[in-house]
Amino acid sequence: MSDCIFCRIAAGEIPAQRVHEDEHVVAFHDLHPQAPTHVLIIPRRHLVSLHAAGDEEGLLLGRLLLAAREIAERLGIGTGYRVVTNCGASAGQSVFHLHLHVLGGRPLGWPPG
Ligand code: DGP
Repeated sequence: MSDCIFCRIAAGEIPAQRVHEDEHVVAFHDLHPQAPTHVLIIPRRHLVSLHAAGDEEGLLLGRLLLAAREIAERLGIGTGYRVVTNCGASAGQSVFHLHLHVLGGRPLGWPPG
């Protein structure tokens, strides 16, 4: 989608500080970090949110989660981090291209706001 900012980041049209990319997945540092480490993991293919994913996306969703684990380990937060995906504006989603937030590097409270 040409008007989707994360599609444009995946395509290399908008710069981002990338920490991982492969055929299916791109990961980069969040522009407005909420923790010392705050990475976003997106599928290259446009999907609005987790809620728009069907059974056929199971493998892709697994790839996103496994990328989260690998990146957390590599960035030194493997002993404590959070993986979050906001689904819908009322849950805080502001970019409507599926993404996982990977947060770590500080104590993370629960419940979240
Ligand atoms: P959410 O609110 O869950 O949809 O998260 C969207 C995140 O995307 C938010 O934490 C800020 C981040 N973000 C928005 N635009 C850009 C951008 O152009 N570059 C990067 N690196 N992050 C962005």
